[in-house]
Amino acid sequence: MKNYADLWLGYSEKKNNRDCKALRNIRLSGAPESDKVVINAVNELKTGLKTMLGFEPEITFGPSSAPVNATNGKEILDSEEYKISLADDAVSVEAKSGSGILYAAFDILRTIACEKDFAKTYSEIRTVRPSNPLRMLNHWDNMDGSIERGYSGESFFYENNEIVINDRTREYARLIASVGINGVVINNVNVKQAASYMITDRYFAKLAELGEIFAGYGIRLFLSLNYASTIEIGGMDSADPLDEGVISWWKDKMAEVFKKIPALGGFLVKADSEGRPGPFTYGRTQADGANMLADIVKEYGGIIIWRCFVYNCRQDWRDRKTDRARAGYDNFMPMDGDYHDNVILQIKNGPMDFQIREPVSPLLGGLRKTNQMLEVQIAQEYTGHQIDVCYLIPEFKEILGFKTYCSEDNDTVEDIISGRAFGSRYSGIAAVTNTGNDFNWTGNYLAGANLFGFGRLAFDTGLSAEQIAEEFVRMTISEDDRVVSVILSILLPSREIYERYTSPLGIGWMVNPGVHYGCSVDGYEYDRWGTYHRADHLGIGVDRTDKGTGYAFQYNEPNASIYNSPEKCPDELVLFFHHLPYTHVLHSGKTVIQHIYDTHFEGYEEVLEMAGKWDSLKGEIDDGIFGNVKERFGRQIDNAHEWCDQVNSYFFRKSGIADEKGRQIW
Ligand code: GCV
Repeated sequence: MKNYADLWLGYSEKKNNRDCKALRNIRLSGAPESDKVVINAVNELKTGLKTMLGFEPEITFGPSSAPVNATNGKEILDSEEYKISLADDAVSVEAKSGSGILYAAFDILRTIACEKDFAKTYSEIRTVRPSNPLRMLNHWDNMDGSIERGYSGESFFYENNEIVINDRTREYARLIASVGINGVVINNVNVKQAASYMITDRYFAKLAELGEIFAGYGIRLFLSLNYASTIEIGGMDSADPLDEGVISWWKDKMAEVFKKIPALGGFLVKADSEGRPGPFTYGRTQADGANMLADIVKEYGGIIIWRCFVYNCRQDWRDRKTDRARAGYDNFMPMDGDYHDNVILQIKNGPMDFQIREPVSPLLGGLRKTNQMLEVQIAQEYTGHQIDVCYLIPEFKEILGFKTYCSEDNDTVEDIISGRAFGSRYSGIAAVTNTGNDFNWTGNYLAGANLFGFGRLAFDTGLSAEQIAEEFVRMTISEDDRVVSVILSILLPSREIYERYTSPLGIGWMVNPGVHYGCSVDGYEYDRWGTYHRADHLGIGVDRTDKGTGYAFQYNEPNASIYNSPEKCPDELVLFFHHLPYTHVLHSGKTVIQHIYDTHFEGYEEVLEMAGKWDSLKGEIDDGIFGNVKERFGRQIDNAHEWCDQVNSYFFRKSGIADEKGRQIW
């Protein structure tokens, strides 16, 4: 049986490329043989080729360039670029750092693992430069070993308030480096008391060790920080960012932290949100808070990644003017240009919270003078808990390609986060990760496609969702063409299928309170009045136009006018922006109510079909993988059924309008 914990690094014997002479001699230049990242790259090449092709390559070293101390995104990209060229009897890799060499090694190994013709693939010199300088994973792991929104076991970083370092730690570093991740935040952004002590003597030694392991794979270690550490662990009574005592405490603390954890890249901060402390308490802005910390960590090369998920979770959803969607923009836009150059604002992809369909956050394309990172979530909090199959890369592709109209050209989200649009000092993309200590890392084996896919896409935004899925399947499950096409036909439409049986037309939520899995139309916990969707007997949807909350005008033109008009607004977002009668006719030609009925029935049927397709793979793929996904499909079918029943009957009872196809709605 395959060790499916190896995911895409579970190399096995390959048929093709065995006669490729060039692969027997690999020449690496650009970083010294003694560089620890190069040592890891060499090991990967040797063991990977030995397992897949039956021989160990001869590895030689060419000249190395001066070590790079990258202090901005462009330098990071320069140092991570690599070039692979092929002669008759040798493969040559040129880079400017160990990371470049490591990425080239994984490029070569991936080509062989996917059984591609090596000579053909590299017949022209291949020069690869990552699309984004920062490509990060954010863990929401707690010190007690639990994971907030974790669906694949417990944390492999923490157990009983201690940091764990073992073989799995190294395997993890290897796994994520192989898809191009270069930064990891290991603890939850909700930094509660125990985790505040991460920046104390008790944890320094372990963190230093962890930082070194990561560094060996070109990954920088980051920590989430409790903004009020001066109070939590400093014994002070203030966290005011302009208070001299507070500033001086942080100066001493950061000097200690960076000395004790030399590989530390910086901090991620969630402030003034969902009970977390922040500068608002002292009448200060988010910029005041972020800049104070950034100025202090600057001399250590540190960066402060400050989240824009700032909103009032106690808002009264009955109030028609208060709109949570507006909060990010309202809180952060006025200070565009004030954030210091080692601050990065990390922006969730939508203005709400990782719903299956949201418009792109208007901060992306609004902010022009601020470093920005996009935050997505591969932990399937609202997208099926790694029980339901939901391949998220098509969604991420849509987000990256969204035209913000922030400038004449280079105006997509991809342009902004790559640093191209505004020449930002730092920028990139982060995902709330979906891993845990489950044997296969991600619970549902197919959820591994989101981990793999996020890394691959962050590194090369030019890849298509299909290319990525195909690589995943070939590297982890099977190279058989039929198997590949069956699994692709499951993965590729799975996000839209999930959307069809859950929340319609961009309205969002409708989840069981707290857990966020399963249907409860009025259930979202922060809206105890069950009114956020504004559904009554006549219609549904939130008026975010100029006559409503005005949110549509946080976008640049023409997006603002498009979203402001029910005629122009794309169907999939129409209830996010408009309150409409159930009888309103969509672009699809269906009424809103008929769309709700049809998509829910269809979505459920499609889940049955996906499960049937998976069943057809029995005996053709590894039994462990087959059983793991089959068991989850059983639960996904129940979930889809429940959503279909609840949503359809809720809106049938509310509207009193029958299904025009006469299907039974309870
Ligand atoms: C880490 C949502 C989630 C929370 C999460 C928060 C955030 O509200 O439900 O679990 O907290 O987002 O992104 O900070």
